[in-house]
Amino acid sequence: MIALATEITDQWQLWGTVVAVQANFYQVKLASNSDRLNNIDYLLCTRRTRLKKIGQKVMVGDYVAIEEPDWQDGRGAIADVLSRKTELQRPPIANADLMLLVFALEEPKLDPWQLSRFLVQTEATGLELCLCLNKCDLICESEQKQWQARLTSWGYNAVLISAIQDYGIDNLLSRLQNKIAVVVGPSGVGKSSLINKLIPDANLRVGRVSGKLQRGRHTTRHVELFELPGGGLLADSPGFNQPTINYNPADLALYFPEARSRLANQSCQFSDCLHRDEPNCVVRGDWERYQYYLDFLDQAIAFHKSQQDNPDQESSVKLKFKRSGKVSYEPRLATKKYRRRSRKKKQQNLQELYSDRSINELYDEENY
Ligand SMILES: Nc1nc2c(ncn2[C@@H]2O[C@H](COP(=O)(O)OP(=O)(O)O)[C@@H](O)[C@H]2O)c(=O)[nH]1
Ligand SMILES: [Mg+2]
Ligand SMILES: [Zn+2]
Repeated sequence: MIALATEITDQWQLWGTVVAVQANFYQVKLASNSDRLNNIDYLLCTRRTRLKKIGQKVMVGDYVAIEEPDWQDGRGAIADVLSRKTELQRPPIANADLMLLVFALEEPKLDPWQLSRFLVQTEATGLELCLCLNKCDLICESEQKQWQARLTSWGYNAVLISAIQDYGIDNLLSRLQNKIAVVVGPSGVGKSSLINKLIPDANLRVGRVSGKLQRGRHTTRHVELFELPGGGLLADSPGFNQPTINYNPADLALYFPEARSRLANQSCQFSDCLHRDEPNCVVRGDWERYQYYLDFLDQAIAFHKSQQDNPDQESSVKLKFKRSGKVSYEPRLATKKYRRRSRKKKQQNLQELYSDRSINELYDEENY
């Protein structure tokens, strides 16, 4: 799965993948080729002070060396972190191979504009992308075929599934084998239901789609990797409804397969062409999502301009993009630290509070 530099493997005998982070503890799933005692699969580890001193952080998905294992208590200490193949910030995960983007065909109704927002955001990670359309039990076969054909014209080969009716799950499992996959998508589309189906012991909370907004509540909070039955790891991520457009306007075309394929065969007259009204542009054309490209481009340009005008602005306000293409600013909520704690929170014991805090540090929830 992960190629190891031999000098590293020689130095340390015990390796594993961090599957969960809680406060200062790291749950590590031991690699199958490690020297293990008593068939122990997991060790709860701390991070060596030496790593803290050099500022080496440990993320979910990191491949780590463990020393001084205490097999009796299931404890150990992380002594080294293998350099990361990939690193995602939101959700914070190291070494992910694949983004599993989940949308529902119905409830909530599949919205091409919102789907495109997520597709672009997912494309921007540079990871392999698997688009999965859930709740196919709610629409008829001819509608399913229509969606599939439409997405093919966008450049995507969508996997249609029903988490509830167990349709298409095996097909999906085979695509995830031996990979670290990250589940993303808006709330209410069935991400938790799907993970529960793929990994029966995951037991994630399944939220009811809330009435007015037809959008499930924000029920999934912290990152954890779950083992897939056939090998591989899967991460759930908190539902997010509005991905931020914070990429370079010049890169946007590369996040649309339709534009990418045009640029693979020909080039525009100007190397810095933004594919709007420049002469001899090969991207501009009558492809379905070209208007979305133009809308997102305006937003990306507005975002960059707002950052140049006021570099500190990002920390105090959040840009909100409306479908009309208009941009508005709204104040960010105060950071967790300054929000009033609910009574329930106060009653939590210290251990829970600490673990909660570490999760909030990992997540900047306002960015979802
Ligand atoms: N009809 C139908 N409903 C589903 C399916 N998968 C999930 N749901 C329902 O959709 C709602 C939201 O599911 P949940 O897994 O919490 O979505 P999440 O917010 O994306 O994690 C729940 O009421 C589920 O029972 C499906 O395949 N078909
Ligand atoms: Mg969920
Ligand atoms: Zn162009």
